[in-house]
Amino acid sequence: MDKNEAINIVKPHLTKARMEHTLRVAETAVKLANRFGESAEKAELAAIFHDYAKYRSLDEMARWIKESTLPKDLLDYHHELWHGPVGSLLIEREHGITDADIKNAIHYHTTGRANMSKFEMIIYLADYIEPGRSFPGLDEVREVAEQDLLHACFLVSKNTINYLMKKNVTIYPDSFYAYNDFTKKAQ
Ligand code: DGI
Ligand code: FE
Ligand code: FE
Ligand code: FE
Repeated sequence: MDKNEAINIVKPHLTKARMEHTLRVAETAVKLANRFGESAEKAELAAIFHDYAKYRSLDEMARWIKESTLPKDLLDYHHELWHGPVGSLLIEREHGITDADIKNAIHYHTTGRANMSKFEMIIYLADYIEPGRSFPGLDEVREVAEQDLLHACFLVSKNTINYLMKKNVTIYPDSFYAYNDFTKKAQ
């Protein structure tokens, strides 16, 4: 599938602002893929589809989780965590995308997980550092991302968990597994 076909598929499912975010994630993912030796073409496609399911209704997303092999414990956590896993399912069912790297990168783009592939890390990081974002500590992450994919992902995971803990919200286990794994490998 080429870039424009992917954009045309995704566009009707997203708001204007979310589509602009998506295109910035795609540009960022291409740069990171070239920098760290992954397929830029595939990274671009994964990025274009990464928030594909973001605006599905909660009922629909819950139904897909119940009726597929997706982990059922997602239903016990915030619905913001559902769009990645559900998106990875729907790009295959609705558009025939079966590439495991693309599906995994989309599935885990919000929480991360232990033992992420370089390709998964690129999408996880691109979503966080795309030029439209402004989080505390983002300048440091952008700088580290010039050189060190693992250390940049460690910072993303640490910042995200800190942010969630300050908000007193529950944290999905994969977010902690990602943090622990990055911490062991990045020091
Ligand atoms: O879809 P985006 O807004 O581009 O970004 P995203 O999919 O990375 O994150 C969506 C939201 O999910 C963001 O506000 C951070 C939040 N999040 C990430 N990990 C967890 C989480 N929320 C909870 N409750 N628990 C988590 O483990
Ligand atoms: Fe997302
Ligand atoms: Fe993210
Ligand atoms: Fe996103």
